[in-house]
Amino acid sequence: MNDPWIDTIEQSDVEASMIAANTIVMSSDDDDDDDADGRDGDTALITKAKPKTQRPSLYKVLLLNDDYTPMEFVVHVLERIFGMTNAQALELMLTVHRRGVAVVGVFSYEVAETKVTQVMDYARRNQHPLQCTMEKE
Ligand code: TYC
Repeated sequence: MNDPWIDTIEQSDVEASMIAANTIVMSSDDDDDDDADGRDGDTALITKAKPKTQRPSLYKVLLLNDDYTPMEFVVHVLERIFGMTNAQALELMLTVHRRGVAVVGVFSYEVAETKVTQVMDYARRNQHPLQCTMEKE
């Protein structure tokens, strides 16, 4: 009964609305059928489910270094598929080149999957071994 996701409307509110609707309401302690918890048997409780909003999971798209893919090709991929400026693309390409891997961006599952597929298809079509993967944040 203490679930914070449940909104509770107590007896007084229910009785108020019943009175407004011309309904006879018995008040607490006006009969002898109290429950084990001591509350009057006529106690009304209305529960209403609160709509839960779920944040979509996010996924990191990772670019991996290799010894063969030309630097200019990687820069071009980052501009074309990830909408980076030339300066942004150059900086990220050099980060991957030096550190082995870098996060290109964080996206919903569907967008991340599409980006990975686009990079892998484009690299393969140009016969470069460039690798791109995704992982849950
Ligand atoms: N290491 C590559 C080279 O020296 C360049 C490169 C950078 C490759 C980033 C892949 O994700 C990569 N030609």
